[in-house]
Amino acid sequence: MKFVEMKIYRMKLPLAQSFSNSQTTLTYRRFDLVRLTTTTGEVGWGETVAFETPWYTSETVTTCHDALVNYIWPLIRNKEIADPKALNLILNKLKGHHMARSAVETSFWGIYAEKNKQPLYRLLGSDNAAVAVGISLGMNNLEDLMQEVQAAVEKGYTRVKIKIKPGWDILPVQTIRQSYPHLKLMVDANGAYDLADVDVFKALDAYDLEMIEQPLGDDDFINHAKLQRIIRTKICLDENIHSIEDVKVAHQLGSARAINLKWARVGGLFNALEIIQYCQKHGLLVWCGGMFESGVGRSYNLALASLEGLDFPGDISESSRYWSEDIVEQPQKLVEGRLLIPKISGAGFNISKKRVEKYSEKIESFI
Ligand code: OSB
Ligand code: MG
Repeated sequence: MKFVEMKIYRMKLPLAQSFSNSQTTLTYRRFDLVRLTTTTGEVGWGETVAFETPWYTSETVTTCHDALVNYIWPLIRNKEIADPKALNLILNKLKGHHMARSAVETSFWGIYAEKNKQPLYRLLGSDNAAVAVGISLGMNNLEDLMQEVQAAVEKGYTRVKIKIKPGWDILPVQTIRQSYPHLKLMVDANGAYDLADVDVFKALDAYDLEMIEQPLGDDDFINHAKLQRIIRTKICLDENIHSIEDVKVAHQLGSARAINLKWARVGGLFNALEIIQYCQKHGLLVWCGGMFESGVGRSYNLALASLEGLDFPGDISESSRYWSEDIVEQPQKLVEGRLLIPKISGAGFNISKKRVEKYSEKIESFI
């Protein structure tokens, strides 16, 4: 197939509730929604998941836009592209810009699934249309946090992750554990600590956590390996992992025993599938993370999370946890702790044109 048009909608979606972690506080989500059209009229949708400032990765909303318009569109425009592998080879000409390229890559998968008259999750190799999911809770005072945990458990989320930072770590974990001794519980520091904080991790080791996500710096494999040798709890890497090469380094050095996989951080679903294979072969736990995506991005998360071997409940909560109005027609709802993937061919969602228009700040077209 050949792409004839790329439309970019600059979106600003208000969050239903604000979210804080060790690095930032989010009250809305600004991102680019990408709409690709082929010569034969098929349409695919993707989104760039980078944030406005580089607190999570070096990519931002504006670097994604720049890469899409100036590097990626010229690479793919009017070019015959047979399948996701062929697209990946083209996009590999670009260094970095993983979040920008994966907006295009996921759109392509949606069109490709539609062409093959299959739901995307089936095309990726899954038969599993119901996915058990977890929730990631931001920072809050203890009382509100405990209420959020209770609400999450009552709703049926099968795993809870809380954000931690120095001064907000042992107490919330201890408090949650007292009331929920068997809950699948984990923490995510978004890199807020260094190895000098080892005593915090030794203390956290006593609470039977599923894992500790990204305790140390985002490019630090060596100290994560040192820490993993000291504590029993699995270390999970998030910010460190941009490619399968990073996964190999983490595995060979012993920096992690689990990987938070986000297709956008690794340059798309094609690369994500390779990483899953590697993790399964080498006994690394791999699970699907989230980026506060709209219903568009989270449909791709769900398709990925439905794959065999990704059964650890990921950060894919129901739509209403993020948005009071999502931009897809049938926002995902939790049913007994699981999200159901629509058995329709293509990417698994229908765009709400009305709400895209309502929340878009600017629309551009490239031909
Ligand atoms: O560190 O996993 C993270 C959200 C935005 C950026 C980074 C992270 C997160 C989350 C929440 O933890 C994931 C979600 O619910 O989409
Ligand atoms: Mg994380």
